[in-house]
Amino acid sequence: MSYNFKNAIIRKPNKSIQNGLSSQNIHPVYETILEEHRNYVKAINEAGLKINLLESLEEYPDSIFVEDPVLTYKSTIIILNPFDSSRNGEKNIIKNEIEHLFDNILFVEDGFVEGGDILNINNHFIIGLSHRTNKLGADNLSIILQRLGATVEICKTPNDILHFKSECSIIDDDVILVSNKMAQLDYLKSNYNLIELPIGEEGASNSLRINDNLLLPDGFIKAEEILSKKYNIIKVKVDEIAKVDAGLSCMSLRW
Ligand code: CIR
Repeated sequence: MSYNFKNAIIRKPNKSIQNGLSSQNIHPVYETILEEHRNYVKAINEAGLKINLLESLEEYPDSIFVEDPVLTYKSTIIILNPFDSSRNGEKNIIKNEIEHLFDNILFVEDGFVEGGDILNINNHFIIGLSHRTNKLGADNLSIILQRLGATVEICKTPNDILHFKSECSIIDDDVILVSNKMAQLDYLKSNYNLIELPIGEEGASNSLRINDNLLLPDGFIKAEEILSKKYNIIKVKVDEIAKVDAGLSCMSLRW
């Protein structure tokens, strides 16, 4: 199942996160990021995962977002190809740090594709074309995944959303939590049960189902009300991290 995990890879925060890519051009405060990150690690631990903690990388401002340069699938890792030049070099470093944990390593060499644009549902993957993920990258990843026995659908991430998963998450076998904008996507509408969050609570749509728990960004009252009926909620504050357009899923790799 796409949310049953035993292990996680997380990277310690770097001071240079203050210069991370931000669509709102905001510089987050390092100390607050540290605090939010500590709580994130605690939550992942509480959800039952064994954490492999990587050292921080000062030369890469956005390097705590380990989900973007790598995709895990079964016992394979696929090294992706981040679009932004300030992030592209992360892939070579993380490859050396984590390859010993997996049986098999493959690479997307041509075209750009970032993990934030890839939603995994059991043996199926949705890849969202975005400002960070282009057709060539998505096609090449698709070929690799199909060789590994998976099925793939290439969709489009709505224009003003950074990554496909910025506003959706898999929370059950065929249930996807979505923002209002993502709920309009035909492919999602016709193939999945969607739980649509109200306008104003988009931030909660990047949640993280791990085993029997649902990590939910703190501060979204309606989302909590809807989801706590069915899920064991662990709330995690990510207000500072959100200033660099990031959320819960992008700060770990799970397998
Ligand atoms: C970036 O723009 O690349 C980072 N500031 C945020 C990356 C967030 N990644 C994700 O949602 N998968």
